[in-house]
Amino acid sequence: MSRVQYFLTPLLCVACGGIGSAGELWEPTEAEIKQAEAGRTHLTFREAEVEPYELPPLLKRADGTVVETADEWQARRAELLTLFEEHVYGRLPGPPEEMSFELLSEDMSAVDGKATRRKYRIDCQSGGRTFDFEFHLVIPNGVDPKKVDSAVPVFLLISHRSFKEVGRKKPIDDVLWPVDLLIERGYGTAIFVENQLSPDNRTAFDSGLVELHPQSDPRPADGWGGLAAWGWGASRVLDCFEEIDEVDASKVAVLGHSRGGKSALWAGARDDRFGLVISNNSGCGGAALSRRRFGETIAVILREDRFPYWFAPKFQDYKDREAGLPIDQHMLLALVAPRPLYVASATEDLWADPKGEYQALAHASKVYELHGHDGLDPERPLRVSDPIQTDRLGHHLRPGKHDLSRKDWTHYIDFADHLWPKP
Ligand code: GTR
Repeated sequence: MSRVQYFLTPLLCVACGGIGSAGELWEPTEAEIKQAEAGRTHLTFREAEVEPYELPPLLKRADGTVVETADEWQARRAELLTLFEEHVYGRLPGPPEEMSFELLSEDMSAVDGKATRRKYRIDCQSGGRTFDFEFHLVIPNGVDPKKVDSAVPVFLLISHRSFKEVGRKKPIDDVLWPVDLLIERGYGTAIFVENQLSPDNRTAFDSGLVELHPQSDPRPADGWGGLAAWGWGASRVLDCFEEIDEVDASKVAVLGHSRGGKSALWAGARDDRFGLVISNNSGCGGAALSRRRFGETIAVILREDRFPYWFAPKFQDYKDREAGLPIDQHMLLALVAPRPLYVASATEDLWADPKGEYQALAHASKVYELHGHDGLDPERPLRVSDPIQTDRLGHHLRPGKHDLSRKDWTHYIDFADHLWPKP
């Protein structure tokens, strides 16, 4: 019997302007399509306009042999990691030669006295060069690291908002990083700001990781871009978690929204210590299949005035040439297997291609099946507010806009509860 579970909850259907039932089939409305198309009529936001394409075969190795077992997958995984390094995200340096971290401040009365918030600085040293960045960690009060099994799982957010901005209430009374919710549900949570690893602007590569590992200017074809550098930071925070008694470093979820989601996926693909990888509305260069050319395309994301610095220069070769890419994003997701993986989309976020995000996940699930876990059907039509949880895979399509909302977090926490039941 399949272990796939579908959760049905009543919802206020914002898109249809009234109360709808959760689980209804998703079809973008004409108004949503028109809104996405505004000023971008050269791009595709209609399913009927997606041209036929063929995905590169996930399980076929470079020598033509087909992977049939979980053991054989390891060699294919190594091949795919190299392809993503060379063609998409760039090659990263390993961990620093020396690293230490220091507690800078501690507030034991965070979240109305329910949690302790700490600020740390990570100091890295390699080849006589130094570099540091900060992270914040919030842990429920009362965690006794001396007690067996009491260390908490942690959600690590790669943020493209500053530490101050991220906790600020938005007009819809929501926050990007709902610390109170995470603490109430028994989780720790941490955050670092990607700008400190590599500035998120077009004049990038003048501070951050580049201080430790200088890159030539212009970068080599496989020089790392911002997404990879931010993910490198996530791995360093995880190094610290291994030393912090209150954190269960075997249960760390790395996640990010949008560009942070792209970065979280690449970090989680490379570093198999992450116990759960979550992509929130990551779209092009993240969870969405490039070959669908739906919404944002490679050519658009790499435009001079957009985000070429997020990727390796080699990725430029595939502008309007997706068929030439030796990989597609289902292969990125498969690199996480057999570890738990969650991909989430929003109904009005056509720019990020919700269907392409789901289909990439479903295609990647072949590798989960190879490991004896449940898979997903790429042809399954998407339903609104109908989260899927298999034993290792999660997915939901939230009504509303491109955002990381409290509702998204609630689904992630539910999934983590099911992966890591409390003692
Ligand atoms: C958009 C970009 C997306 C997404 C987003 C974000 O402008 O086109 O790929 O990453 O920014 O990160 O906010």
